[in-house]
Amino acid sequence: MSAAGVKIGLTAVVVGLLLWWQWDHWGPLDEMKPVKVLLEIDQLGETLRQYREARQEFPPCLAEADEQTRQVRFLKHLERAFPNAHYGRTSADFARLQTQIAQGLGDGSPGYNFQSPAGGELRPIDIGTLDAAEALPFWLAGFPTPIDSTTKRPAAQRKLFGFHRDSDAPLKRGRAATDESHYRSEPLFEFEAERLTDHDGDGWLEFTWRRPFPEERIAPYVYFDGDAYGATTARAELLGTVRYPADGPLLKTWGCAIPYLTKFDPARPSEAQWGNAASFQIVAPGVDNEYGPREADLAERRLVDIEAGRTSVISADGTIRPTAPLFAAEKDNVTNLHDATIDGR
Ligand SMILES: [Ca+2]
Ligand SMILES: [Ca+2]
Repeated sequence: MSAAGVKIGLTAVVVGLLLWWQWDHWGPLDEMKPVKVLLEIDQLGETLRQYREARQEFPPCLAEADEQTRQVRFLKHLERAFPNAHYGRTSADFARLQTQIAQGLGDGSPGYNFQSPAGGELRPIDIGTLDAAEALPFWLAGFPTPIDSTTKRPAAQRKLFGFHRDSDAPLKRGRAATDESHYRSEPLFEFEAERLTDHDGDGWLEFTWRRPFPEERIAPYVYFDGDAYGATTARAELLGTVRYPADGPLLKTWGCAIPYLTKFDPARPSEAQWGNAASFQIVAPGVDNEYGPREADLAERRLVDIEAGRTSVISADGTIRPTAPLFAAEKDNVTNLHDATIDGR
């Protein structure tokens, strides 16, 4: 090997060791944290691109404000992802599937359930509450592992249970068996178990950007697909409605995650340009663990042009007004649009 070759080899080893050390040793408040988050967003993004290769479509994020739009996009994507399965395309079909997932298929197989965080009782899971944070673990690694109603133990060791290997019925749970996991698909991404949480208590798991301390509410990665935010450009009344969390106490805790624009003129909203218009955005909250301003509520919608570093706000009456630069909570957010945080650090 030449001297240059040795030098390159040694550099690679040193960089590799540094990355490994940083990955394992960063404290929760470490300044360098965005780099780790960026690496992970990159890996999630690569997995989503492989997912699209195999299924010809990125999965829907289920962040649309309109329920029927969410349901129909969910069903249409199932057709793409599982061509042998036939779940229909209408809201009525969705309602039927919702019941089957919660109660079983009527052939003796149980439905999917989860243990409620408070009381510990078993509850049926509701496919209608899947959101833009839960969509990521769901599409890449399947249902949360159900609890056996007799033994009160999880049906498998892993937290995410995959999909059924029966390509005609991938959403079914199948008959309870000693080892149900034998019939389940493998995850496309290895979600670290300690970072899979259920902050909104609906049974679907969110994937947090770092490991939480006990009782700590760490915000999850949020996934927005380009079709969801792109569709809002044509209708001004929908701009800014694709967001997470939709409402409730988590909105007060973390503020609101939104997909970002790369060009936005408040005077010409229909010419808005989105970052990654043809693919997706993954948003992490940054070290402050907040996505956006905490006072954000449903009365006002927010749009951020990250190239111009400008926030615009849409009032309830539809008036769009540009506001001062980025909100503080926005600046340290990390996405797959930049090699750094939103404000470039
Ligand atoms: Ca949840
Ligand atoms: Ca933040």
